Amino acid sequence: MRRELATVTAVCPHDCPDTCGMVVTVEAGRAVALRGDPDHPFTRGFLCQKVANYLDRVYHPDRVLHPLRRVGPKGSGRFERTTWPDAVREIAARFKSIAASPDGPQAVLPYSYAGTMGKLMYGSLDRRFFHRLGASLLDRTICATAGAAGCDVTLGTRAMTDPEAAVDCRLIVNWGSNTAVTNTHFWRVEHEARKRGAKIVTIDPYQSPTAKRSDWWLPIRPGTDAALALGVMHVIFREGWQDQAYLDAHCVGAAELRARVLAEYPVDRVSGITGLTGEEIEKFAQDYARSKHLFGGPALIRVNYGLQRHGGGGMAVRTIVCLPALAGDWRHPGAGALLSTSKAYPFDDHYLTRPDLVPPGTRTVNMVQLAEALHGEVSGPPVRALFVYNSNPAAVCPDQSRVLSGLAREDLFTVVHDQFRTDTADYADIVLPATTQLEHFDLHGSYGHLYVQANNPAIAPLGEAKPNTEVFRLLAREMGFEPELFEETDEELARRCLGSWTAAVSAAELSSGSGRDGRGPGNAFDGITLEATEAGPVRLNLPRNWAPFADGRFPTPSGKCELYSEREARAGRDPLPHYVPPHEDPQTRPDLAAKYPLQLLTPPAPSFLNSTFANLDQQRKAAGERTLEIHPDDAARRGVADGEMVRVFNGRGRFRARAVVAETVKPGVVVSLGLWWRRWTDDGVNCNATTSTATTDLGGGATFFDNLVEVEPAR
Ligand SMILES: Nc1nc2c(c(=O)[nH]1)N[C@H]1C(S)=C(S)[C@@H](COP(=O)(O)OP(=O)(O)OC[C@H]3O[C@@H](n4cnc5c(=O)[nH]c(N)nc54)[C@H](O)[C@@H]3O)O[C@H]1N2
Ligand SMILES: Nc1nc2c(c(=O)[nH]1)N[C@H]1C(S)=C(S)[C@@H](COP(=O)(O)OP(=O)(O)OC[C@H]3O[C@@H](n4cnc5c(=O)[nH]c(N)nc54)[C@H](O)[C@@H]3O)O[C@H]1N2
Ligand SMILES: [Mo]
Repeated sequence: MRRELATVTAVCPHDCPDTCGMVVTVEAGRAVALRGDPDHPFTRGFLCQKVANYLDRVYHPDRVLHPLRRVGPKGSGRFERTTWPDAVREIAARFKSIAASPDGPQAVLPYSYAGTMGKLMYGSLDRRFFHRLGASLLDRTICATAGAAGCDVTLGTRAMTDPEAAVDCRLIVNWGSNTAVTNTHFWRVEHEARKRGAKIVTIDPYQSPTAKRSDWWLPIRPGTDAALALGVMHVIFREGWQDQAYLDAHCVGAAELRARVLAEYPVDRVSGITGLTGEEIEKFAQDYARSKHLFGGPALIRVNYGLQRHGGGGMAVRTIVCLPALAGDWRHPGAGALLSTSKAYPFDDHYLTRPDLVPPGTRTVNMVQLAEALHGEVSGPPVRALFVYNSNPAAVCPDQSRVLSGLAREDLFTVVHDQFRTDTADYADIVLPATTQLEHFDLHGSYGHLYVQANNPAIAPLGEAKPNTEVFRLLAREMGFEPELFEETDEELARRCLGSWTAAVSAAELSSGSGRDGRGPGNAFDGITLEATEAGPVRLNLPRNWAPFADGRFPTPSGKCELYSEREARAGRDPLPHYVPPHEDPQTRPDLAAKYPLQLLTPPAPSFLNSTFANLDQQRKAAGERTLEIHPDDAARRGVADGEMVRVFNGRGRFRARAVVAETVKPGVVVSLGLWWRRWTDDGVNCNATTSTATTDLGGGATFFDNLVEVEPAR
């Protein structure tokens, strides 16, 4: 028999900066092999262990393959099969009746995040649908808004540079970044730089895999990064190591900042806040500011998300991204600071999502506060219907016990569109089957490199699974919404969002400094056709040696790097960077620390992608079991032995984990890797049972790692 083999180029859809190119081999309509694209300059043929097994996900026996309707009590996870027409009719009927009731359409809340990063599936017809309906708006703050807002104050956009050019840096600082795990293809770049002589430093309270494999680990106390950055500035100005020419030409407020840090952030004070020694702070400041002299090249700070998840997370990022201006590193390609390259892509999000359809005065619900929203504790009408897609809030949201009790409300109508029966789907009234990346078309930018690429479908949808866009087309038809808003094909949507940038950002957004509007180079898509992106990765139309701020031109109101922010002053806040302690800080909250003295960090286990993949046996096997890493002194004080089960708790909740007594953390800090599905735990919760819905100082972001707990043996 002849074997019909075809290869299809695809893109990994997951929420990860690497956005890998994939090559799928298809035989008789079935995907039989999948590998990293060897021709993708960033992927280089290599996939992470999770996505290397993506076919196991696609063809997993637990896939939801047809619509389901609840039969058991709420939360029981008991369903019967239904049809698409019946499911769509029921959802539309509920939405219509809620919209017509005194509560109005705002009693409907969409809930989505980044289950897929594809432009169409992440946010396009879904947004148009909920905007047209007049549903509550969702502020998607669970991951990145604190840092976005922080960057926006200083730079007017995200801290970015060309990641591939970082091979020419000679000092690379992983600051709150577990790069070896969360950004593995950039870790390769760091290693290439190291072969050429670079030193790798990691600043993290936890001896992460990245910290273990770095030249130097700086075990900072959680939530104190702004203080360290200000201490570094103190040393730089004290020694006169600053690039005065760059400051004079391209920055505002260098003199004010200098006066502030010299007076208020001497090294001994910073040492007391951060838990680092004075020698460590002096040495780090010297390595950083003098890297060109000491190591022969500029420095790059890979500033990531770990350090943002604290009460002062916005200020921490705002402050850290001031450093490259002092060091003069923006002058060099690949140097400076890198948070996210997402704003290098001038996608026409306005066209895709149509914010102009939102009725004036519509309320916004912060997604971090789903617990409050489901318990009627936010202003406006009660949430009576919840539509979840691209997210698994039962596992990923803070204050899990209250999220679950909210989802368990019998009067709440919940729809979940997903590939699997997640913990959230257990609480649904209707579950809709979603396609995986191999079954639909999409278009991808990246937040960790500079290529744009279309994802070509490799196989037909399994069972009755449908892509997100198609679900909202069906719902819009049933609701009687304007066909011209919803009947565009996915290909037309992709073509338009690659098209010339309409720059249709509202004036309010531009002046709010909210960080959601950073302006990418308007011509970066020039000459790039959809057809070219379907054939493979296409580099943005940027100069070869792209260094976005080499000659200033920051998209801030002043056009300069704003070390001093007039906008912040006008908003009634401190115009200069400063240290904002965590909400739950042992130093400033001794009352709370007396009961719960340990700072708990809960990043995802390396074999999970937040809660995605945690339902696959081989991934859970790789993750092992739930552990709690605790310093020997803290363990001894509590009579906790290595390998013993412990209870981790605070006023919000508790979970069980196995103690690993180790010096991977300093005294006062504990780490438990997440994000398990509750159905695979012995206590029906995960680490988010203890986390808080308090938000960050800037951007309204999540504060997962700003979390005081106590630990006791579980015997
Ligand atoms: N394998 C894998 N890769 C992923 C993900 C995943 O779940 N699994 N998630 C993806 C997503 S959505 C994101 S947002 C990114 C996140 O990428 P990262 O930001 O790298 O991820 P985290 O592991 O959350 O945090 C990084 C480190 O910050 C440390 N940290 C915590 N608090 C502080 C602090 O106050 N100061 C400092 N300096 N460090 C602190 C943590 O101990 C952790 O080691 O990764 C993406 N990549
Ligand atoms: N304690 C603690 N909590 C955290 C974090 C932490 O580090 N610690 N990390 C936080 C971070 S950084 C983030 S980004 C959030 C992530 O929160 P979420 O975005 O909710 O992430 P996932 O857990 O990956 O869930 C994504 C879901 O989308 C589904 N999905 C994938 N593709 C599609 C599709 O095409 N259509 C539809 N309809 N569904 C699809 C997947 O099957 C999966 O169930 O979690 C946050 N929560
Ligand atoms: Mo994230």
